[in-house]
Amino acid sequence: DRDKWKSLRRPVPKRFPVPDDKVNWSIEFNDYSPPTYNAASITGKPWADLDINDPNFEVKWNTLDGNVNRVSYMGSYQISDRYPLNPIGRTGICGRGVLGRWGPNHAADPVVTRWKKVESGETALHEDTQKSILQFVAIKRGDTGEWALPGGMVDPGEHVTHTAVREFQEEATNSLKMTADEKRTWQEKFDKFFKQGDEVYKGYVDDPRNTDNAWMETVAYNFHDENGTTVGKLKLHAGDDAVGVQWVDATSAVKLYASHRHVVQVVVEKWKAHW
Ligand code: RP5
Ligand code: MG
Ligand code: MG
Repeated sequence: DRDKWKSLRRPVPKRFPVPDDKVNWSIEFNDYSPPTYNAASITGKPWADLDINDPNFEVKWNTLDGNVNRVSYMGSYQISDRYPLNPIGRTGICGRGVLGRWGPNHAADPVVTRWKKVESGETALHEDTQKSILQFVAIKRGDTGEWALPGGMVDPGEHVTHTAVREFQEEATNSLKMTADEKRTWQEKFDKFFKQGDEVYKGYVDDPRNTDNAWMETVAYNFHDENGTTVGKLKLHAGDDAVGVQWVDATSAVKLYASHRHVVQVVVEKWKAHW
């Protein structure tokens, strides 16, 4: 749906090094001179904001702006000389990079889980901790090649829970390319299964696309198939901007895109599973 990943292949200016103790905006950092990066691929895209200096760009920060949510889960962000400031602090790069929105870019992430089974069908226990092992659906991102939660951007006016379910369908079941028959079978199972999502995380995402003036925020929901009889049983197909999909053991060994590992850990703790 978006060609932002193409622009990631183009040279991105090197980030100005920011020591940990100088990330916060309130700490003086006189030498700070980050390069500006505004990807050309964003220009003119219907899903993106206009350039911040475009006279036609009318914006209301820290509020619902028409049907675009410019509220941050991190609290009220500052505006410095027209530019919204990343609530976490300096990132070493300014502009909005490849992100569509100035300020917060809202996403949703589904954490779809089931229990790992051994061949006999029993729940697998970890040999050291004797705890059950949780598995979750991960997709391989087309842009960075990393494994990640199958999340995506909230469309203007879209309810965040709907985004999570829609993105799961697009990226992990390839609903965009399903036949009508396949869609019907899935739809019934989906509707039931995705009714009971549990919010497990809400806030900033440490996404590689973040800049000083544009950043990712997400709400993550856990959808759990306790018996492994519905979504836990269905065949997964990578779709849209995902190039791979699989059930992954949710353990401390897992390596994921951005701060998705943290979100998975929250879900593991919730289910008191092995980590
Ligand atoms: C991450 O980027 C979010 O947590 C979400 O998984 C994802 C949304 O962006 P796209 O997948 O649409 O690129 O920060
Ligand atoms: Mg997507
Ligand atoms: Mg995505």
